[in-house]
Amino acid sequence: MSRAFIGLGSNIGDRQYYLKKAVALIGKYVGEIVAMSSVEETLPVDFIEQPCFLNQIIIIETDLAPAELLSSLKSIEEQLGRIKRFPKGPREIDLDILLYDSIIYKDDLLEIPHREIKNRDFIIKHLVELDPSLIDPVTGVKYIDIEKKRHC
Ligand code: PH2
Ligand code: MG
Ligand code: MG
Repeated sequence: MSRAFIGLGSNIGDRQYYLKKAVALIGKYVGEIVAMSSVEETLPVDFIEQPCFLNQIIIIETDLAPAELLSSLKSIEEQLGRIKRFPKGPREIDLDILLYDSIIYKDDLLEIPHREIKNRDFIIKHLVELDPSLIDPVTGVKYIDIEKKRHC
């Protein structure tokens, strides 16, 4: 059994509904939900001319390998009616694998740890909220120490 941190984001339509429904479907088809962060409204990053997001992170326990987990999450995005627009643009629901145990993995479809963790304050904040002892598998640095350095 592995522990994975899944990032959820929505900035179109009923954002709260998409987050809740995604959590329910993940619990049904993907693995046991063991913890959920708070939900935060965040300013769009990267492509900034789009509506604000609701973001959240959940921890799951799963028997699925990373590639299987990715395709299960993609099919839940599809099931929830995610429409393909353009990279970094608006989305009904986005489900990203942020961490999977402490593995480091990269291929054409998947990178773990997720490449945006280090660039997005709200991801670090939610990771620390869920597990203050969590360590970045690549650098060995505690996320809580990264978070502290971003505040006075
Ligand atoms: N996701 C993006 C692009 N920009 N901004 C916020 N605040 N939250 C997101 O989840 C997000 C974003 C593409 O992955
Ligand atoms: Mg994303
Ligand atoms: Mg994604």
